[in-house]
Amino acid sequence: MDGQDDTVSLEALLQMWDGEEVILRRDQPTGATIIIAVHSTRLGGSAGGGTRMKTYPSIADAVRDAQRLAEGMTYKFAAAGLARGGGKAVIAIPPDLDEEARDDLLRRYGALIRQLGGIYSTGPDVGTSSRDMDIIAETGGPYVFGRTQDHGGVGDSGPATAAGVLAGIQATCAHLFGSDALTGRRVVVQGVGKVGFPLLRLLREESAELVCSDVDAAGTERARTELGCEVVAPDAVYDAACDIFSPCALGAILNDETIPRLRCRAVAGSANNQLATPADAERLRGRNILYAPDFVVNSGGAIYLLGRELLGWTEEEALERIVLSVRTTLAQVFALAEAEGITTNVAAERLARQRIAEGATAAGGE
Ligand code: PPY
Repeated sequence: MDGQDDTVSLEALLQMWDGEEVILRRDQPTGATIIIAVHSTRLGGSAGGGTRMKTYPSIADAVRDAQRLAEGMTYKFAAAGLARGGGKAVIAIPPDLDEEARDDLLRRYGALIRQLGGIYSTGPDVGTSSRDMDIIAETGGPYVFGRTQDHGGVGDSGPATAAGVLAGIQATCAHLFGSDALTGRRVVVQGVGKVGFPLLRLLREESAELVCSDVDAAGTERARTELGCEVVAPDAVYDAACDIFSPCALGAILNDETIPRLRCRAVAGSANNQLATPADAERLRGRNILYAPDFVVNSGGAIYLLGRELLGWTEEEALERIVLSVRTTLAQVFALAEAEGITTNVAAERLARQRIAEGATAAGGE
């Protein structure tokens, strides 16, 4: 769950949301529920965002997650200067889904995406891979980003996201310490998955001191043996003294329980929706911890997929643009937050909304 309030009904969630639409389909053969949330298409194009696949306590929780993630995508594209709307899909699956049933479900999901005719384009997220995108594209093409290279896509966007997170950590250090050098800086990475592992590798090249944690011991073991990374237990990650805490797993990990425990100078990581509530941005500020907003820090994956698969950028060009975009946007966010006395999260959202307004005007909107 991503910090949603369990007491909110499905009806209330649909009523309260400021997004454009929520599409819900029950997949009878598996008992899964597909939810596609389209937050905004004001910047034009098909609303983009990955597909999250996991088990949820309730359908309301799944809808809430899709809505929050879709909103994050709107801000992410706007902050990165990409003319794309924000969307996200959640497939709430039963815990015992077997592989064959899962593949069939993905094909039916692809057919739904195609039926929507471009309202929404998908890609990988937590619980889905490039291989899954190949399967979805059998029925859902051309609205699928991030297929494997064998199937005409650019494959895993994790390393590109990690390159953006590294740039985000460097920009954060530049703001805090007056230098972006990471030599000897202690960085705690929560989650050693699609982004966390390549990030640790990049941090090591910059001579940072590495600490990691994951609920999956195989990932941390690999980080320990291959990269010499110190490993801490999943719950101890919030108590580890460091310069930068980098959440690269699930959302809502910055909350009233964890923030008082943090012993870092800044938070900069790839997980979507890191703040459980907007008040948690204030909580971080109260503790003098600089928060690098998630949708800026993790925009590398989206920039990479769109740049490479839609805009024809080369690998080098995409990586250069990711680094430049994350660094300049974060510097603007930090400057705006200081000038206005607001949290960095509010500053980043303000910047994104401003870009949406300008973009909509440029595109002939209001
Ligand atoms: C994300 O950055 O969280 C994404 O979902 C990436 C993405 C971007 C565009 C289409 C599909 C997925």
